[in-house]
Amino acid sequence: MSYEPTPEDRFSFGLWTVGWLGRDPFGEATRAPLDPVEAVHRLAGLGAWGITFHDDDLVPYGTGHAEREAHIKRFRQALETTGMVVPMATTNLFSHPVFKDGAFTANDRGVRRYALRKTMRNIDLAAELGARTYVAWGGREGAESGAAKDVRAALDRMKEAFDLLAEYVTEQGYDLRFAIEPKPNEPRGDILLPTVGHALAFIDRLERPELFGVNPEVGHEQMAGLNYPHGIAQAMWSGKLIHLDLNGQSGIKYDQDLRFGAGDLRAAFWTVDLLESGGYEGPRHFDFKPPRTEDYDGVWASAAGCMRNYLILRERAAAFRADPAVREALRESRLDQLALPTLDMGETPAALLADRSAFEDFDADAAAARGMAFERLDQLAMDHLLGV
Ligand SMILES: [Mn+2]
Repeated sequence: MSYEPTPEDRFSFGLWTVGWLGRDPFGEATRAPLDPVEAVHRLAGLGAWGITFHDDDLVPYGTGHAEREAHIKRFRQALETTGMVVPMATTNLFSHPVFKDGAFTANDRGVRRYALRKTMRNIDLAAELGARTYVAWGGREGAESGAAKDVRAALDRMKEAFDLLAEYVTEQGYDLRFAIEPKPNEPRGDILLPTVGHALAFIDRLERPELFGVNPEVGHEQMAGLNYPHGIAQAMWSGKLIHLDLNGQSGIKYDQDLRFGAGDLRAAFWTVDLLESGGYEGPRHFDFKPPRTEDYDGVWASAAGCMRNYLILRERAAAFRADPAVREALRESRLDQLALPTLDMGETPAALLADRSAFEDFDADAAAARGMAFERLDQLAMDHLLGV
């Protein structure tokens, strides 16, 4: 097995990932800036399929119109030369100091209107470059103190923003859906829509919920102590997993953005198992940061590692599912029963009340005494994950 990625694997990377210069709250950049055109060529050479960007990754903030067009033209030429696609784009609503109190939910109304215009401008570019997904990560939509943010009013403003943007893409005829990216904290003390569940509930309150899904990031859910595969499984169940950010995280701490497969390897295994067996057809998008210890050789090794780890885990998960011993263990753990409806076809509350076998004659002690055989099943998964 070579684990060489090809465009058919639909691996994509953010420009800001390999382009991260290593600046953190305690230290300056450790790498020189990377030309987006070089990023496209290098990633294509590694076997990636797509590239994604924030508006300001592609065109530096504040660039004039003519120069902006020149940046876009060079980028478009790199895409044509390499065959790379742009499946997703997003807006930087967090770097400029104007967004220090948020964008769509900033207390300052002028900042909110500016944020909408900045987003609409990049939506036009995203549509022009063929993107089908527009990610919205509200990194600064939050607070550090209680009275500073009226959360119910802020959610009204958030809904207003997304309703306006949905109206805009509908009017323009763009084939674009929005993917809301949850995160519990960092850079704000507490961020609005902190988890996949919060985002799914919020989407239900929008005027055009059909234009919205979620973009769950591995590390963001794990920062909240949550189970990432469970989160994306619920998003899939809701028909809302339209994009995702794969990376690595070691437990509840700062947002590490390790390469995919680093950090919680078992969660990575179950993530790939779910995506591959659950019919997910979107991009396999990596949102990681090559550690600031690395030079550019290390950056490309880190990017290649994301794809290699995904392909290794894909092979291991497929072997797990195909193993006759696993199939038997799944039956012993009664996964086949979980797939059966609890009620008979058309069974009413009265019919359930009339079924003595469900209650009066049910032997709860006998059912309680039966082991679930989950440990044997999990060890089989471990053996496959470790390649034993
Ligand atoms: Mn992250």
